[in-house]
Amino acid sequence: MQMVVLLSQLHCVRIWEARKKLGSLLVRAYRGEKVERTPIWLMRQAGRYLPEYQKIRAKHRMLDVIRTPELACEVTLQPLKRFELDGAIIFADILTPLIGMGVNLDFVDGEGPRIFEPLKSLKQVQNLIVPPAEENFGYTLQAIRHCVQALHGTPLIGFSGAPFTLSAYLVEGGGSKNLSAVKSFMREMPEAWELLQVKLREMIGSYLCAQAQSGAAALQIFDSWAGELSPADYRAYCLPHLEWIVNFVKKHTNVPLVYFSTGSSGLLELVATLKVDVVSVDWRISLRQASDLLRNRSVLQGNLDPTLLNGDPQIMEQEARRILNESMELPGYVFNLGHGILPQARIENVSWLVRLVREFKRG
Ligand code: 1CP
Repeated sequence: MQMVVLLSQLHCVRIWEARKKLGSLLVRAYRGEKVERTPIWLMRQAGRYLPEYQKIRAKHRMLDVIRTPELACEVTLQPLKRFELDGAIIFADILTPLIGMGVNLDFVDGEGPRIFEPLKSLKQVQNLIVPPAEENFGYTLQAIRHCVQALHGTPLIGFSGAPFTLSAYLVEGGGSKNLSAVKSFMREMPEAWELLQVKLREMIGSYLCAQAQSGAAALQIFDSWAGELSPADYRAYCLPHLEWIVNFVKKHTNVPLVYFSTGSSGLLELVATLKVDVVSVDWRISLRQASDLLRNRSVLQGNLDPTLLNGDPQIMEQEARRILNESMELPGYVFNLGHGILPQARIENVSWLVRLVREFKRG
């Protein structure tokens, strides 16, 4: 009897070890390995379209949710309780690590992030500090450790903003239509720009590595506003710092790295020079074209227009199937939206999308 129990325990350990070696479906797809079905997760999958998220937000400020590991973890898990997603993304914001650098910011309901003293001078940049990881964003690292335990093997994605996108918020003071202030800062104050980029890339590098060390299975760099730049500006002012971050993260961790931007079709040939594993694209370009511009080197992610989740489910389904069929020609693909879910997204559309992607037969 004891022998039988021992043998079955050994068998379980073997299966568990084999699974560990194999890695999760999402991580294997991110590494460009052949997978049995297309994995799916959705940008901003925890957010205002979910009533359970709104319930928490009615009681707690955005920053308090992020800075209380139990709450951040609860919100991270909310979408996974409803939908069979292949990954969770830690609940935080690209802007929170700026607080530890000495930036005074808050999230204003119905408006978005606001920076109270936007950067205008070299002196302000000189005053920014880069504290050690645990000191700056220990609450997010703690939330990651909690979540990894609660997820029982479903991968958790860590993330950071990219230097240009964070600079855009720091100089503009919040969201902006044409990014005129940050572009002038970048072109006309070379010393301040360079110092700002160096401080941001050091913070971002240590933030991403600390997230991986705390258990994040993949990392995504959000460069939401890069598409506002000309290729020449992107090459001169952004690419060297992105390269620095990618090299730093690759040197210190072995988790897959995803680069996300929007409206960046004109930049993809430059993005191709970054040694990231995955490039996340929006809906303004086809997967085929994006892959050509990236010289078929990266796994792709994204492409579905998020507004499709707000409307007729049949139209959403047609477009999702079209994307899935097109993705069969690519070196690798992870289903996602081209940008974050909107607060108007219909929950039944999200459920249906996740099911149809999971059931789609590859080849
Ligand atoms: O509850 C609320 O009212 C706040 C809405 C909200 C949420 C849910 C904000 C304010 N941030 C977040 C969380 C968040 N932000 C996550 C984790 C949740 C998840 O993905 O499930 C992530 C990854 C982000 C990243 C983020 N924040 C980006 C990059 C992605 C993107 O959408 O382009 C950006 C640009 C931000 C800034 C930001 N924070 C919040 C808002 C409304 C915005 C965008 C404002 C603008 O358009 O400028």
